[in-house]
Amino acid sequence: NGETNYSEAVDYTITGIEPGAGISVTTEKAIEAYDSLYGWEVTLSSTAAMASELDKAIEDKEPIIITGWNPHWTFAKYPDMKYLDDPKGIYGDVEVIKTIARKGLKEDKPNAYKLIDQFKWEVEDMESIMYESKETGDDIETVAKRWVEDNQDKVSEWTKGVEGVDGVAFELVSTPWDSERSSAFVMKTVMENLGYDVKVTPVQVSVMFESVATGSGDASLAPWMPLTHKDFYEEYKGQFEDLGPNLEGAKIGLVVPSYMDIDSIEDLKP
Ligand code: PBE
Repeated sequence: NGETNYSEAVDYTITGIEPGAGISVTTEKAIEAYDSLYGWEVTLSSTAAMASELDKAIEDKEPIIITGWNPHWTFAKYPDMKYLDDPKGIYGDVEVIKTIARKGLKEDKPNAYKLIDQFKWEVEDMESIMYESKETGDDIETVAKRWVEDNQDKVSEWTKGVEGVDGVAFELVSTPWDSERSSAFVMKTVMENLGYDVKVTPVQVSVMFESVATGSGDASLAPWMPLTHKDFYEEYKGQFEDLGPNLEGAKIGLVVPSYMDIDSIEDLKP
């Protein structure tokens, strides 16, 4: 890293996403924790803006530091991306995505409860939907429907012992990212096939927890733990039911194109 001062080249700026995201909160913490990030900023606008900055940088082989995560289509489109080492562990290690339900859901809608409790899939499943949507231009909902048709073996595991209903309403609270749009629309399709009337509500992370905690929404498949949504989770702890992971092997961190000759957050300069 002697030749290029990447820190100066990126103007001591991390290209971030929405201000309400867990990874944005965590990045503010990282900036405080690392001497190497002293005086740095994270620009918080949107995932779309971050993606277009990344496209531009990669096209010109310019340095860029983004807040990145898996599952995400970025890593399918640009396999040459790497996480910077995080020796202080601010971004945690492996994350899981959890299912949470409002209190009383089990009694009120036992079959829906059983279904979301049995819902579990892999990073590759989720990523295949996100990437297919990017490649074909079909929206996530359309691709999720196709995925459900093509993956009946997995779906039948989730619906084991679940009885169909006649037009029961169900509100699935979610977040705006493609990863959570994928799980929400897969679940919506499966539930509609069982006779539910499903509404997916994408909101920011804090509102997602709040709706399930207050019971205005039925459930969410979108919490990232143990770290990404920790602050939000703790705030409402005890006011919702935690049904455990629906996906394991997620990750967040600072990500750079591998043509950048640096490995760790500590290789940056204040
Ligand atoms: N994410 C994707 C979200 C959760 C899902 C990592 C950008 C976040 O809150 O940071």
